[in-house]
Amino acid sequence: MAVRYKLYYFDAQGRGELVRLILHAVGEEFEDIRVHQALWEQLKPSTPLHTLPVLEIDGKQLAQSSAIARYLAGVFDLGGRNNLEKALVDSAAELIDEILSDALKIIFEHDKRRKAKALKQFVTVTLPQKLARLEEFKLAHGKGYGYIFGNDLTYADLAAHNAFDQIVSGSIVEREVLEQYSYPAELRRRIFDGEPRISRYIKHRNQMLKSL
Ligand SMILES: N[C@@H](CCC(=O)N[C@@H](CS)C(=O)NCC(=O)O)C(=O)O
Repeated sequence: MAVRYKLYYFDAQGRGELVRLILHAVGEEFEDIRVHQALWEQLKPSTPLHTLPVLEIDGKQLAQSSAIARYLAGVFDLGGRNNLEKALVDSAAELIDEILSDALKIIFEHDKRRKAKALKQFVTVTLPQKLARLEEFKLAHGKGYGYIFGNDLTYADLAAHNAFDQIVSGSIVEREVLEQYSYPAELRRRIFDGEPRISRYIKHRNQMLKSL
């Protein structure tokens, strides 16, 4: 019998979007449950680690976006073919998660001075450094197809696309600046030209966001 997946996350991209992207990429049906803040306060004590996202797998709940992503990568073969390859893909995904974490902290910082300071540090130091590390990683482990590892899509690529997307939509860096690096630029082309399920979902999602 088919496994039943339910994703609980807020009505936002944040840390839930990577899970959505993975499930759309593999064409797996899931319930995309958008939790409103008022309901969250009631739901929170019953969740495994009192945070979202939570993925429910046939009734069993799993928290922490990276753990969920790795679990799904294992199930759907999106993370390397042996233990070492899986660890290498995980290492790239961890670096990408650091970029997303930094970006989300800035996006959700409400103090103007703290936000401006963090933004400057991120844009001038942290992001260029981490993008340079990713380029080196891709050169060492990618096969020239635009993916970070080997010649197939891995969940680390989806994590990267998600992080880059949120950096741009969160007005942290313009897409042109990001795409001076080869990985963000090639990956976006790869996803839109070669991954129809993901590009369909992203186009539909962006359309919905525009109409709000
Ligand atoms: N490291 C965790 C972070 C989870 C997290 O902080 N989730 C936030 C939303 S992005 C949350 O649940 N906030 C509500 C709360 O803490 O009450 C993950 O990646 O899942």
